[in-house]
Amino acid sequence: MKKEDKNTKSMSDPLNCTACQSTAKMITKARKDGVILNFDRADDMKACPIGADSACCKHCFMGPCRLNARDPYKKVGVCGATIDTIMARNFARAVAGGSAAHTDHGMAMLELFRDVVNGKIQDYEIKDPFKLVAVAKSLDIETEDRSVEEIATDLYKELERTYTQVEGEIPFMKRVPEATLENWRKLDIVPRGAMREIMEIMHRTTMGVDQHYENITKQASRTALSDGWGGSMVSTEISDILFGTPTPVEVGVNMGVLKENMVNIIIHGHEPNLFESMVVSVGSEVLVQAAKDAGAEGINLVGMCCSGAEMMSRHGVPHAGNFSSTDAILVTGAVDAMAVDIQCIKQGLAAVAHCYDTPLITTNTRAMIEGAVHLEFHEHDPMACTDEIVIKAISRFKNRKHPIEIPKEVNSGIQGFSHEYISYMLGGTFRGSYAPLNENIINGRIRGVAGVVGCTNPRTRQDDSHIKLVRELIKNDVLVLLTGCSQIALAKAGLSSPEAAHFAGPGLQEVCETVGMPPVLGLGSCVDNSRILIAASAMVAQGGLGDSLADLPVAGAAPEYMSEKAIAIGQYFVASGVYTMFGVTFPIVENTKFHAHLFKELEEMGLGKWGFETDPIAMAHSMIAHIDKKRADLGIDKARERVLVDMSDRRQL
Ligand code: NFS
Ligand code: SF4
Repeated sequence: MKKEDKNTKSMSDPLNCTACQSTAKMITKARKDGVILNFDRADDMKACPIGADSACCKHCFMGPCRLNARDPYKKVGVCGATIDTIMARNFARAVAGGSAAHTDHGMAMLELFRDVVNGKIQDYEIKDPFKLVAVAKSLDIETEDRSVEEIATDLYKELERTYTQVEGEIPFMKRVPEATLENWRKLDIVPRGAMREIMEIMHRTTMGVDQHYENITKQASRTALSDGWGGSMVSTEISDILFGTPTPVEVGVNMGVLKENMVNIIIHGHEPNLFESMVVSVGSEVLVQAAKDAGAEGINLVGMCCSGAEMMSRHGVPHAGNFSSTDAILVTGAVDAMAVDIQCIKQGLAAVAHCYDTPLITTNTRAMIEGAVHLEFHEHDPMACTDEIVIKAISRFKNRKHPIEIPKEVNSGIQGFSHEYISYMLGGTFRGSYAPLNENIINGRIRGVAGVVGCTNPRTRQDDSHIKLVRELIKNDVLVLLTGCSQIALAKAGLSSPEAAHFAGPGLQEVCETVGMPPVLGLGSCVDNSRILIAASAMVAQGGLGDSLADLPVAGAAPEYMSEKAIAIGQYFVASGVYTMFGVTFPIVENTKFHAHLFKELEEMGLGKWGFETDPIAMAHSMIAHIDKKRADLGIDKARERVLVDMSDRRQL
């Protein structure tokens, strides 16, 4: 489908590669230093046009088979597979890949939880017993007069089914609004355990099995739901129980959080346990003294990407940038160690790290990189790894030999809005609820809610679409919830501070000023998109906005996505009833049956639908038009006109 063609613009100007000033400065320095970054490779690597349209198949060795996107029904594969089968299979496998990433991460968190509860792991503890009880209650686990250990043991057993359940519905189906769940049952897409669903996708998409695009899409929905309402949701809930549920915290974001006279350590990846232990290590008196002995003022720990977003949200740890900046930041020369775990870690980091003598340290048995140092992280002895990372960083600091240039940008804002906090913030301590949010939507001050999420992609100008899209949405009174790299893009653009309320339309601005909140609310990492699902369910349960998730005046977008994980997230949002728009590129041929299925027919089945648009302003207006249509269907479109007229009258007075 039509692609963003950045290649028409001159990439010699770094500001055509990124809207992020600090990243642009590092692109300039990298070019001076003769260092290649992801932007340069994206420029150099023309995307295969057949692959970009998803018009090829290599699922067996009679192929690979290439079809013609211009005339999609002219040819079929050697086996006879049509364009619709080929695209649906490719799409389903992307959903499987993304869901596997989230659910494997979630399962790792759950295993950690199990061994903390049974005492095998001593270095972590349950930090939020209130959340433990709340989650247990939501799954009908008995909590009265029971110890934390008893409740936690039952919760572990119950949640393990999220992954291993062979038949029947997974636990968090209890959180899905009844009307939505009934529709899923009717369509036969209620997920069983993620392992089963992913296995079945891989089976059904091999040569000669499922060759009906509608049936393949059904399995893609079921698998994606086992991620959003399964693996990802478990990850968020268990991480909150173990490490604390986020509440708003003021925090600095951007490359300026690096400090020239300190030992700088970056953690980049997705599982919060490594990062939590790093916080302990950098607080160790012995190591701080060692850093001072090496001539540093101290140790400076910062995050990048999604575990960075979680630590920023939970503990206010500064965040240095999103996906496209992870190699650019090494060009500062100021990074004394970068430790990574899993997901979104570009192999190209190794070469850049090498140029600046920065140790790149892999820590997870599932993810090694040729040329990186591997220091394996074990939860039963986490400090063995994290202390060693600090020692390596101190040694690099002592032997720094590259000139240092740290961009000064630091953008301060408020992060850490869990769905629990949104309820508390709007409803107050004693009557925490979604009633005020629903009321403000019904009366029209808030037109609707948008989730803007996902990656940055060097094939399009970094952060640019995130920022333009979100500014247009809030200007039109749409409250925006953010996660992942999108949250970081908006933080760098200064939109996460309460003062940014003046960018919002009059209705949203009034709500923000009354509550003292920014017009965009950052919820954490990509697995924390599950917080959006829970918030949406709470809105339905609160009443007045229909009885199914598909009735809500909401929309979703990933304007600069690059990962299979984003496709999985998009598909679970769509299957949950949300109109979900992607930018940059979409692996599909227009004017095909599969395209009509994703972009239209799923909605007719009571689910949401996909949308694609590379222009962020047009994307915003498609989302707003959808929100307005839902408002009209709910019969609340008139109220908004009244309240906005009232407000302008009051302003005049
Ligand atoms: Ni999400 Fe996080 Fe970022 Fe995209 Fe990667 S870090 S899980 S996939 S690039 S938002
Ligand atoms: Fe070609 Fe069919 Fe084999 Fe795919 S499964 S590579 S379309 S022969």
